[in-house]
Amino acid sequence: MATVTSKTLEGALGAKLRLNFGSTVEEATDAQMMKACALVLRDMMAIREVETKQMVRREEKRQVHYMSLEFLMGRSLMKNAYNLGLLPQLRQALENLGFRAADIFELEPDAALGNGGLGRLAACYLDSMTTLEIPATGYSICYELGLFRQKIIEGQQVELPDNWKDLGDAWLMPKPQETEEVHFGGNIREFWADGYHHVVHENYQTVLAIPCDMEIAGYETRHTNTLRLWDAKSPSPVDMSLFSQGEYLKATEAHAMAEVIAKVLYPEDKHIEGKSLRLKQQYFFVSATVQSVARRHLETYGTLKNFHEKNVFQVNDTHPALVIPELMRLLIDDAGLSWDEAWYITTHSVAYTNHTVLSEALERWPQDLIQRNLPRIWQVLVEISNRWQKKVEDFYHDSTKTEDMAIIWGGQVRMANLCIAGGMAVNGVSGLHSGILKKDLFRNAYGMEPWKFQNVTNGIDHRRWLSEINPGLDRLIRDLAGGDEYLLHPTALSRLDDYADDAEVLQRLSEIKRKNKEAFADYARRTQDVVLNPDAIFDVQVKRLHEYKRQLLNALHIITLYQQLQDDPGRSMQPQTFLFGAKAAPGYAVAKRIIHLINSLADQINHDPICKDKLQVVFLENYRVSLAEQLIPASEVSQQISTAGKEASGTGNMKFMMNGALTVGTLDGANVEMHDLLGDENMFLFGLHADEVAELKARGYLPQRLYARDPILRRALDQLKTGFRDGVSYEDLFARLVTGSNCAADEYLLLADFAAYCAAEKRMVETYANPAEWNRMSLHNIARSGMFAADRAVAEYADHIWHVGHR
Ligand code: H53
Repeated sequence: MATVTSKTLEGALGAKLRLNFGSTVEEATDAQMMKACALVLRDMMAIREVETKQMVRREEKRQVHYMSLEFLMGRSLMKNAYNLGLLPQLRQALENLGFRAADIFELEPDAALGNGGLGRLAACYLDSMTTLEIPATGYSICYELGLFRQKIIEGQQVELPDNWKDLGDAWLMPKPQETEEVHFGGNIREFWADGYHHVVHENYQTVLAIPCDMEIAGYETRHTNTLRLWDAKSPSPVDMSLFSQGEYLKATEAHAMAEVIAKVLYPEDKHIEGKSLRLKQQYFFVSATVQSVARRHLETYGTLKNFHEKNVFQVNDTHPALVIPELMRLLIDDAGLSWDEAWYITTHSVAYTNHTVLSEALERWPQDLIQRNLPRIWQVLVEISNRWQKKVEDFYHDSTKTEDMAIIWGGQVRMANLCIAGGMAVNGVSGLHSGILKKDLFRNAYGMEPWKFQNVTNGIDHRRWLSEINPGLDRLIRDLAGGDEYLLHPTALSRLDDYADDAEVLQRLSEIKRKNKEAFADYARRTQDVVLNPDAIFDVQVKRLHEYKRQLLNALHIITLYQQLQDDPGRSMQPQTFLFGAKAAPGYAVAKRIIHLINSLADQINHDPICKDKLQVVFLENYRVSLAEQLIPASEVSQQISTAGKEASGTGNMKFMMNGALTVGTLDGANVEMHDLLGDENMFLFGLHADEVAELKARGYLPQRLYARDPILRRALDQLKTGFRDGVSYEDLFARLVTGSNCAADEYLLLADFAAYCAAEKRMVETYANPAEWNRMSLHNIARSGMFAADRAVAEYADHIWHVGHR
C-alpha cells in the first residue's frame, strides 16, 4: 500500500465529513471530526480484515475464539492510529485542518464494556493476539450502556448511565446478514421416528443476535482481527395478534424482553446475583457465537467432525461456560453426531481460565432458572453431570470428593466444575494463584486429571501502557535499549539494567517523571477540579473497590500519619499526596462506605492548615481506562496491598512497574513474580504470606487483641468512630474490623498487617529522600517488566493451550 501521509489523511477526513455528515472541514465540530477519524481508520482496517479472513480460510488455520462477557477497551483512536503506524500523520493532519489533536483524542468516550481486571485483560490480549498474527476473534455483548459513570456527591458515589455509543459507535460495523437466532424458554418434545430419537425444542421465544464488529489492528502487521459484539433484537416490533385484540402493552412485551438483553453491563465485579437476565445474557452471546463459528466452519470444511482441529474457545472465567452444553447441543441435535463424538470434539475445543478463588465470585446457577429458560441445555447439562459424576466415583470411590467435584448438586449448577469437566485446559493467572487452584480450590480435579492444569501469568499491552501513554519514557528506552525493538520484543527492556549507575540516565528518568507529574496535575486541575502538589510523592491506589484489596488499610495508615502531624504540627516531612480511584459495585454497601470514608478523610486533611504542603488525599472521580492512562505515567508509588492469596494476579501492578513506579505490596498474585525479578531491594514488601494467612485463620484470628495491644493502631481505628469534620461516623467500618458485625471481624486481616504496612511506607519515604537510589530502583523496575507484556502471555497460551502458530 502506498504510504499514508498527513496529506492523504487530510483528504480522507474531508471526504468523510462531506459524505457522512454533510459538513465541510470548516463547519465540522470536534465530535464530527472524531467520528470522521474513526471512520477513516476503520476503512483501512476493514480492508485488512477481509484479507486476513481470506488468508485464514485459504490456509485452513486453526482459530482462537476468545469468549468474554467483558472487554474493557477504553479508547481506540490513538491506539489504532498507533498500531497502523499513523499516529504522527494523524496528529499532523488534524492540526493542519485547524483542530487540536489532543482535544479530538480526549473527546472519544471510553468503551467501558467491562468492570476491571478481567475485562481489561481481554482487551490487552486482543491487541497481542493480533500483533502476534494469531487468527483470533473476541466475542461479547454490544452493551448499550457500559460500566456506569461515577460522580462523587457529598463524598458519596452516585451512578450515572454510560451512553458510550453516542460517539463510540463509529468503530462498530453492523453485519445484519450474519444474524443468528437464539431460543429461550419453551418445552422439549422427544419421540422416536424412522429408528431415530428426535428432540424438538418448541414454543420458544426467539431473540435475534446481530453482530456489530469492531476491527482490531495489530502493531507492524497487516493481520487484523475482530471483536464481535452481539446486539439483541426482537424478530418483530409488536405481536400483531395481541395488538389487534387491543392488548397494546402486552403486544410489545416480547420485543422489550429481547432488547433488554443487551441493555447494560452488570456492574458487579466479583459477585454473582443469580439473576435471570444475566443468565440470558450469557446464553445469548454463547449461543450466537457457537452457531456463527460452526456455520463458518461448515462453509469451509463441509463437516463438523474436524471442528476441534480448527477451533478453540478460550473461556474467560466461567461466564461463557454454557459454550460446553451449547456446542454439545449443536453437534448432537443439529449435526446429528453421537454423544461420544460430540463430547470428544467439545472437550478438545474448550479451554478455561479461572480468575479468582473468592467463593462469592464462583458462579452457581439455581437449576430451576436454567430449566425454565434453557430447557434443552438443561437436559444436556444433566447428562454431562451424570457421566462426570460416574467418572469421579469410579476414580476416587469417595463421596466427599464426588460432592466436591459435582456439576449439579443441591439444586445448583456449578460452572467452574462444568468448565473443568468439559475443557481441555484449566489455567490460573499467576504462579501463586495457579498453585492455589491445584492445592486447594480444585485439588480433587487436579488429582484426577493433573495434565489439564496450567499457569499463564497475566500480561498487559505494553505498547499502550508504556509506549503510547508515556512518550518521554518511550524516548529514553529507544535511546538506550535498541530503538523500537522493545515494542515487539519486550524483554529488550532489560538492557536498561546496564544504566543503573549512569547518573545522567537516572537524572533523565527523574525529569521524565517530574514532567508527567506536572502534566497529570494539569489534567487533574482541568478535569477533577483539584490542585495537586507535584513536589509530593504521588502514592497511588487505583482499582475496583473491594475489601480484599484493602483500600481501608491504606486509609488507616493515612489517618495515622495525620495523627502524628497533629501531635507535632511543626514536624518536617516528605510531602505525600495519596491518590485513590475506585468504583464500587452499586449494591456493595461496605465498598460504598469506604469510598465515603476516603472522601471524608480527604476533606479533613485538605482543609487542615497543618497539612499544607505535607499531606494531601485525593479521591479521583470516575476512575476508568483513560484516566489510568494519564495517571500511571505520573505515579511514583503503586499500592498493591491485597490480603495474600486473594488477588489472583493483578494487572495494574504491572502497569505501574512498567512506568517506573515502586511497589508497596504484599506477596500476592503477580507481585510474587515481580518480587522474583526485583528482589527485596527493588520493592517495598510487607505482610503475611498466603500460607501464613491460611494458618492464622485456621488457628483462630483475634483482631481484638491487636486492637488492645497496639496503641497506634487503636488510635487510628478509634478515629473511624469519631469521624471527621463533616460529622459522619464510620462506626460500622470500625465494627467490621474490630468487633465483627454479622460476620467474623476483619476478614481480610487489615489489623494483622497494619504495623508491617506502616513500616513499609516508612521505608519507602526514607528511600525517596535519596533520589539516586530511588531512580535506580525505578530503572530496574522498568527494565525487568518485559516479562509482564501481554505478548509473552499470549504466546504461552498459543504454545501450550491453543496450539496455534504465531509470529
Ligand atoms: O481478573 C484479573 C486479575 C485479578 C482478578 C480479576 C477478576 C475480575 O476483574 C473479575 C472477576 C474475576 O473473577 C477476577 O481479580 O486479580 O488480574 C485478570 O486475570
